[in-house]
Amino acid sequence: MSKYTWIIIVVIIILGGGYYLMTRSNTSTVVTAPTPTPVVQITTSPTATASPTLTNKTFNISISNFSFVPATVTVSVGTKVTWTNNDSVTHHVVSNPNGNVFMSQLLATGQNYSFIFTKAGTFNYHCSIHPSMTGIINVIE
Ligand SMILES: [Cu+2]
Repeated sequence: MSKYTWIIIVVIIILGGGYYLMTRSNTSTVVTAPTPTPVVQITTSPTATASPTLTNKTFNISISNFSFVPATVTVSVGTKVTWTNNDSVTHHVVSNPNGNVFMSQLLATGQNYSFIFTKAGTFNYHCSIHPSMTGIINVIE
């Protein structure tokens, strides 16, 4: 027999076996393979994720001499607040009580952290390394 005849026989056996397994019992649990999810190629550019209106509203807070300067600020909803560590020691910006609203990475000298406030409210924060360092962000509509 030719190679192709053998291939056809093998295919028939596989198909027949599969058909048998699928139809031998209507009451058994048939485990079907999950429908493959189409692969979506993400081609959006990084700038597409940020709303242009948000980047127009920024506020800078300096961390210097173990203080947030200014310590209390009032900004409007959508403002991006950036803390920059101008001290020679590491600081850590953490919303009260446990950073559930925002939390920076550990900020070494010269490093900064930004957070965009999308909801109105009063947000108290502190430095987890130096608990005496506190600040307040008032976000208004
Ligand atoms: Cu600190």
